[in-house]
Amino acid sequence: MKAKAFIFDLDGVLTDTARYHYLAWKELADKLGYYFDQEINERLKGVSRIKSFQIILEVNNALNKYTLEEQEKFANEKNDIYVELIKNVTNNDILPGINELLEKCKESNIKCAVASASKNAFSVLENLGIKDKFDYISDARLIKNTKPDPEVFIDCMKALNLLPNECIGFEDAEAGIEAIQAAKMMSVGINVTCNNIKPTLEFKSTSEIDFDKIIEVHNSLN
Ligand code: B16
Ligand code: MG
Repeated sequence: MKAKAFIFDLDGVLTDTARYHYLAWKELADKLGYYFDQEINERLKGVSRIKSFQIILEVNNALNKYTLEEQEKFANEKNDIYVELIKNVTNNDILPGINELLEKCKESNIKCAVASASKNAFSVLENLGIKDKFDYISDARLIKNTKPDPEVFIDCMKALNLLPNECIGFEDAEAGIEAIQAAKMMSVGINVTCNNIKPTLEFKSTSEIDFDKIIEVHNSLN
């Protein structure tokens, strides 16, 4: 089966907003008197907003301190800080090689979609100036089950009217690779650390993404 779509994760694949997530969580954690560092932030990559806050609480042995409603209130506070910070995102924040890759997809008639857990994906893509380059952007607010559940990748596939073996997913987080594989698509890992599974193909960074190699591997699978 021919490859017909590339489905991209946002944070860590198209841009690196992890530092803004870090700064926003750090401000909230400091206010609440909880420990939070870059290492804990790594564990929040690809994880939903509320689950991220629960990880911070868990590390601080405070998971049972708040009701879900209170947790949501604090997670929203973090989001207000994050929304302010991402106003600084510009096209300079597009990761190296991504513009060229999107161009190559267009030339080769490969559709492009975004499968992000972020409810801020639309504004980040708008600020990056690449929103119009995608045929479909999944709306995280409508996705019930977050990664490693395949729902967001399946949503993109259905919107593009394609089959799993016509789609290739790109991810920087293990939960995302799991989600792509659960959707029965070929997975491409970008600087991903996986403990339990292995992506079909891996690149150390976005600048090393090799379009021809991806197509070659995809052809050999089908
Ligand atoms: P928001 P991705 C994920 O985006 C981030 O990696 C993760 O750190 C964040 O908590 C999550 O989005 C939710 O983001 O709070 O903006 O809804 O990697 O799936 O593009
Ligand atoms: Mg990611």
